Amino acid sequence: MATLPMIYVLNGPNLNLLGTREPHIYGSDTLDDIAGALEDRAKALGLGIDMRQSNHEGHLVDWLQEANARGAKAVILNAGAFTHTSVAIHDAIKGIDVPVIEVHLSNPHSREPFRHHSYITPVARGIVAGFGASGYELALDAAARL
Ligand code: CA2
Repeated sequence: MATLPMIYVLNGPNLNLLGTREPHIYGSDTLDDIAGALEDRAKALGLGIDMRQSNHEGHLVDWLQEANARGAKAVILNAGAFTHTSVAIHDAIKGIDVPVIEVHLSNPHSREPFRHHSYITPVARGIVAGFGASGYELALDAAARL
């Protein structure tokens, strides 16, 4: 049986806490809820999903390189606060061929000034921000069309 094109869905620091605090900003879905919805949508689109979360910058760098080495079709990346700090993740994205779609639950541009700059945006294929958990599904639909 042919293997499905893979989409890596990578989540950064504190996103393991999703659904437990600050629902007015991030919504009430947990990361597991989002993974479930993505699995359903991926099945309909004929894609496979590999969803991961880490609080450690280097894990995200390793997983971006792994997605490339394994020939993933795309990476959906919510780098959390590393979005605003990480030259390492910027460089990792620059160093791979797999298109990266940047996702944020909230709209960082409507929040504190320190969230207005992203190290991911200049090297991302596109961005989805401000649509809560459904942003991940929008990103998956975009990935399917690449
Ligand atoms: O809006 C997003 O998805 C963010 O990437 C979320 C990051 C934030 O630093 C970015 O500026 C925007 C923070 C994720 C923290 O998630 C929590 C969820 C529940 C409780 C505490 C933190």
